[in-house]
Amino acid sequence: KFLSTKTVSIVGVPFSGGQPRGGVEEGPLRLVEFGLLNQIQEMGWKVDYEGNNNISSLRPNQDPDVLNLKQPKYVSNVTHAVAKQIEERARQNKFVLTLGGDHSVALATVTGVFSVYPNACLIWVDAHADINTPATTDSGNIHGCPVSFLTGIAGSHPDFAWVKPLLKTNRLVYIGLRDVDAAEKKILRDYKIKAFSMHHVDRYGIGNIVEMALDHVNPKRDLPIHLTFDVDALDPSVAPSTGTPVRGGLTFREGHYICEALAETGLLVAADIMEVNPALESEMEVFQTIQVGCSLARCCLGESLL
Ligand code: 6HN
Ligand code: MN
Ligand code: MN
Ligand code: MN
Repeated sequence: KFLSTKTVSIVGVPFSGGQPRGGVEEGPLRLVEFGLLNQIQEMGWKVDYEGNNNISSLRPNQDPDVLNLKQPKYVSNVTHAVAKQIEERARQNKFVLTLGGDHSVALATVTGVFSVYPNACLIWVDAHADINTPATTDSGNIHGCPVSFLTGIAGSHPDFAWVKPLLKTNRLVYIGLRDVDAAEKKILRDYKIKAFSMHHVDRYGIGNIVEMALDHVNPKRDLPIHLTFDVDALDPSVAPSTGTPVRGGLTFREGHYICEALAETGLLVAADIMEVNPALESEMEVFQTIQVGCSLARCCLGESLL
């Protein structure tokens, strides 16, 4: 056990600069307005919340593309600042629950968490691999690139020199992939990164997939675990309000099962709920997506354990 008390530091990161669609910066506030803090308190956790509401002050006046990446300075400034905040909270021996924001914010969560727990493993639940490099990205959207920086695969980029390769490729595993760019597939193969696509979820069932994922990154079940959950891993019928939805995703139960099973290990020290975009789709679909985001977060904190 890595955490001595049931104390959770919830970090809202109202940031959309890693991709072009507005609205994802409203994700954290909407999750909180839905009652997430009270819900978690009622589960017996001591909760503190930081909303980072002045993050847009970190936007530089000039932010031209650098080596294909869009808004590199803005993304770098925000994620660098939030990385320090998350590191500090993790060092206080708190569970860190980060609410995004687009997935470029994983630059902050993984850096913060792995600075405190260098031997942690990372479970990346997503339709996408988010492992493009500045050289391979077609979109230039940095939310498609964080893993290449965190692993050092990206090579050097002037705006992201502060990102250290804290994540070893053998401590990373993906679940839910189904829209991976050709250059990303090559990276996964070349670096032998373990990835369970939706095809594998269909074949083995989610129960086996989580066991196999943990067998790979945490064979003795003795290392801290960080979960980063992009809600687009879920099927768009389950989580419609997200910027890059892809058909054929995880069911409601499969998504929750992952969170529950990781909570059950007692090794989970941090979780990210990312890419909830309340500006997309109908009011009903936004409600549904917020509700799912909250229940995934609660499951990470052990709600379904009896
Ligand atoms: N996400 N592979 C595409 C790109 O633009 O690089 C999609 C990335 C999606 C990122 O959902 O966090
Ligand atoms: Mn993602
Ligand atoms: Mn995604
Ligand atoms: Mn694609």
